[in-house]
Amino acid sequence: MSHQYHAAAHDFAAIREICERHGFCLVKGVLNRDDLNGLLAGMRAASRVRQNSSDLLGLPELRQIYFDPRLLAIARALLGPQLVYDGESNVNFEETIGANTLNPYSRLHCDAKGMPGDITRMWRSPTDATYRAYRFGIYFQDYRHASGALKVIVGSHRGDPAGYEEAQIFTGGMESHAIGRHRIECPAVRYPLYNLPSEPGDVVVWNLRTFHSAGAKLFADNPSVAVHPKVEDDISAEAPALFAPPPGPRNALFFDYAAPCEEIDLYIKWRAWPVSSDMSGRLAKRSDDPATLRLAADNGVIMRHDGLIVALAVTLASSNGPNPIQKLTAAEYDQMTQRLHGLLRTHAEFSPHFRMFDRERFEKAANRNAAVASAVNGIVAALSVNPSAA
Ligand SMILES: O=C(O)CCC(=O)C(=O)O
Repeated sequence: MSHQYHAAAHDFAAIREICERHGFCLVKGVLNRDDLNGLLAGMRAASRVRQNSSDLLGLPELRQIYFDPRLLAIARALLGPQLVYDGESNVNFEETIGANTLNPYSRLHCDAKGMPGDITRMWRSPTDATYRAYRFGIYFQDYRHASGALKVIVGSHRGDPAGYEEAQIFTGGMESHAIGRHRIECPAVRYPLYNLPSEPGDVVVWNLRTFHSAGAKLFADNPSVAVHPKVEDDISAEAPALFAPPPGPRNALFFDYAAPCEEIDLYIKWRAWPVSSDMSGRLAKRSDDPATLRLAADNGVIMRHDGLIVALAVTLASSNGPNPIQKLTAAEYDQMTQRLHGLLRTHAEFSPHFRMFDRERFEKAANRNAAVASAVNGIVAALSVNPSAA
């Protein structure tokens, strides 16, 4: 594989080397046509019965892909033998070009947040070590010559994250690119940008500290030129025909693999805490489905359910108050208590920061209901003092 950012599916050393050095890797030819057809059928079936953006691991039609030995082997090559599912996954599916395809999240951003003193701060290593989580993207369209790919800032998994933000990334000078018969002049950036030319079967892997954006616009006459999304927008406003259109609906699957460590504990808690997000939506995500838990155990993957735990706790706590998140019958209350109890019993954190609840009090409680009540009180109290709680 000659390209500096690409590696063959079985070349774990190269995948690891490229990810460590650049913060991402385009892994070629991991999945075959049958795999892709099966996944697409699963996405279609799942989208008929549930809304988009469900937790992948709660979807019986699709969750198997997370435990696919080919993907687990790549994840273990990057992160070591013990993997954690941090609760982050996404299913993007639409039958024809619609909102997903036309309005992708095209802002450059990085997902790695959570510092010991401030759960909302972008993560930064004191030793410039590599963040121990990767997002895997399976894209079902061919983005070698068409718009819609993932864009990354090469090497942005290291160093001061602020340097990659919009306020600092532009040099103040200009850069020039040959696009067919045209030459475009645009604001220059300090770090190289790269649009990943993925084709069906490839797996796009990027570090959670790597700055990236969705829906890269490719120049029809020179697809290898990557410019900042702001520059894409400016060009698009004046000369949209310079860009190749998307090849079809932007259907894709995203899911994270992480290692059990401090920064991942903080990331999981940062994702779980914000109480303003859709609690009922979280309750509907079934990552604690017994079949999923079995798959995780069989494949040696630790599951974290912090988002769901918070949702269950605040739903129970609010159920008798003036603004219940959900009105619960006595039977539903009991069922939810039981569900939360099961999750809390196996819940294990990887750092002492922003502890969810007092484990000792939970263990020593007289019975199940008292144990859950003590944990619910702890979680609600922690939320009210947590800086990210909205
Ligand atoms: O939608 C994409 O292509 C990239 C996904 C993304 O930006 C994210 O998962 O943070």
